[in-house]
Amino acid sequence: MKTPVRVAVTGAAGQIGYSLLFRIASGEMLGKDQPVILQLLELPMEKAQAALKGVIMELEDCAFPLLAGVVGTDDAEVAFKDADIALLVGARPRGPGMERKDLLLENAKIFTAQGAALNKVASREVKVLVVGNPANTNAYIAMKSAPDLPSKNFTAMLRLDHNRALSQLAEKAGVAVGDIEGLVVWGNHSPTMYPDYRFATAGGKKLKDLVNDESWNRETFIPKVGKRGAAIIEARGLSSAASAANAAIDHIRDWALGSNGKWVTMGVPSDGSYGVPEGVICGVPVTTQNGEYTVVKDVEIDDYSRQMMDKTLAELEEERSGVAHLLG
Ligand code: NAX
Repeated sequence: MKTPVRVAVTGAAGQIGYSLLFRIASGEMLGKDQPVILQLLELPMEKAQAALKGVIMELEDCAFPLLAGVVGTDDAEVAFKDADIALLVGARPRGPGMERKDLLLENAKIFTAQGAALNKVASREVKVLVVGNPANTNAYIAMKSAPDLPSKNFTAMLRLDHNRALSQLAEKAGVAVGDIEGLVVWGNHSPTMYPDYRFATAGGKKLKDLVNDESWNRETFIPKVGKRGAAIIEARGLSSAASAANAAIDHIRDWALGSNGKWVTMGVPSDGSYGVPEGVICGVPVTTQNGEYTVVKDVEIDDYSRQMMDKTLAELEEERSGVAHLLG
């Protein structure tokens, strides 16, 4: 039997948590032979802790053979103790009348504290995925608040955007989702993101040729992927949860177990390539192997792509400067 992997999940009693925990415990994230210990963080409020207790009772009732333990807590240092993987899902939602700037600052407080706790108690190899919005900037704040951990350990989730783009493309081009390679979503997890299939293929054929419709790309595909989250809220009355949990599982599974040469999109701290300011957490194409990701280099950036990337980068920089004073 393998040594259990410690997986911390914040916001564990929320809607994404409810779609996520059971799949992690059943082995869908790390493999059907990999035991896990879930270390679950929720707010200290009575209602949140009671909901967490209920979720833990349901986890017990599943009798998952791979679930080697569950901890529920309101203390980040307990949740992150020796964590090998940390899924930071819990975040402050936008309240009525709340400005984007206020949302950023409220979340900055959460992710500064959680970054510091990870710095103090998590495994030095911890793989951190930030899901809670604004995901890229929250990941940046957590990374900056954890100076003793390697920056490369901090990532933000753009995989839902990547998966949304895959599925729109598969439908348009009449190909199977699983056959598409070479897709990326650049930038921020926000409507400014830039889904880019210029180099994508399916079954050896170029998607650009299969689609052969640049106005569909610019006027339908890009805005549709960017605004998909809002469309789900309008249809369901609630934000994406099962698909977000699925994307988190895809992100960590590929990071931990490898993408077999396939490009996947991850928000990772920039090394300065593609004109992305160093340190900014930006969606880029990566391949993964042996528990590490490698940014795909030398993707050609044409004029239109530059324009699209500059727009999303400007937003990321604006978010970063909005929280800079908190990070010293
Ligand atoms: P919910 O409001 O259902 O759940 C969030 C949970 O987090 C709540 O139970 C709350 O008590 C808890 N929480 C809040 N602050 C916490 C803290 N400081 N420590 C521990 N727990 C805390 O939201 P849910 O639908 O689960 O969404 C969670 C986050 O994911 C939101 O920020 C949402 O905007 C974000 N999303 C990000 C996506 C992405 O692609 N990056 C897509 C889906 C989703 O919109």
